[in-house]
Amino acid sequence: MTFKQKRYQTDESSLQKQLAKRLTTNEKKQYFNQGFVKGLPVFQSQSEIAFLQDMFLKLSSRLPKSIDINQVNAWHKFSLEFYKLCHHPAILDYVEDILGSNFYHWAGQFFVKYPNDGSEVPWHQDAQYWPLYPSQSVTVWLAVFNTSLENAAMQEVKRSHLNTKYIHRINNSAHYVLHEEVSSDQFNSTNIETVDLKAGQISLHDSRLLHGSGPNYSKHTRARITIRYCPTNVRCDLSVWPTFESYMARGEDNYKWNPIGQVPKGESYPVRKFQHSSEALWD
Ligand SMILES: O=C(O)CCC(=O)C(=O)O
Repeated sequence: MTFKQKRYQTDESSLQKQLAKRLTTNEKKQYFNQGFVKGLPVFQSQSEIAFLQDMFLKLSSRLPKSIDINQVNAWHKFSLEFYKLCHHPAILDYVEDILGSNFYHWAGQFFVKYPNDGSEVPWHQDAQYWPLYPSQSVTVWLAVFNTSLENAAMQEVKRSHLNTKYIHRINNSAHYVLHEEVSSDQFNSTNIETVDLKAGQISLHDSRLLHGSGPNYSKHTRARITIRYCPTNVRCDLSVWPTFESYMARGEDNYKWNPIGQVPKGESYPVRKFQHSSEALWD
């Protein structure tokens, strides 16, 4: 057994103790009233956090230099290790508290800001970008490193998920990671909250919540893993997203609206934003 495998075994046993942690009544209330909840522990020990950070370094270094990590999606279709993270019981327990017992996983991506790389995520609602009906996705934002305003943590506008009327305009600025933007005169800036997280913690947010993040002027890389889930009643319009695939996370799919993706057979990497799992090549 290698050192890393041994270390992972320790991680698994200490994680079992945490599986009992689910959302409290107040955390659930906050999610539904404000659109998000933050600071939820998933990976806590030094070895668990080192495992997560090693995974980020390993997967990101697998990408050819010509590929921008923020512009490739669907790591869960191309890396078994990443897929297993998306189905980690501690994460699924939290998501189940929001979505109920039948839900699928459908996205997995890194959002990285290296020191002074200038990249920004404009204010937006995820639901604006996605042909998923109804808009009921939950996003898990897992911090790979400690994240605060200093290294460009994500910011969210409390209660904005209750207003579906924000106008998004195209902004093709090169330093923008996404290109549909909500102007800041459409919401009250006193409702902005910073999603500061310690490495290994997660936040959950509603797909209708306004959020974004500024540039990282600090010396510390800001990296997070985004994982997205939907209850089984949510259907994707495949004429808009033909590569959309679902992976059951908990319970039963009584609707069977969406195609089912193939679980990765090993370790590879995505090369574009939208890819089908059948595009993966395994040795
Ligand atoms: O990480 C960020 O700054 C933004 C992420 C985001 O837009 C998302 O998870 O939907």
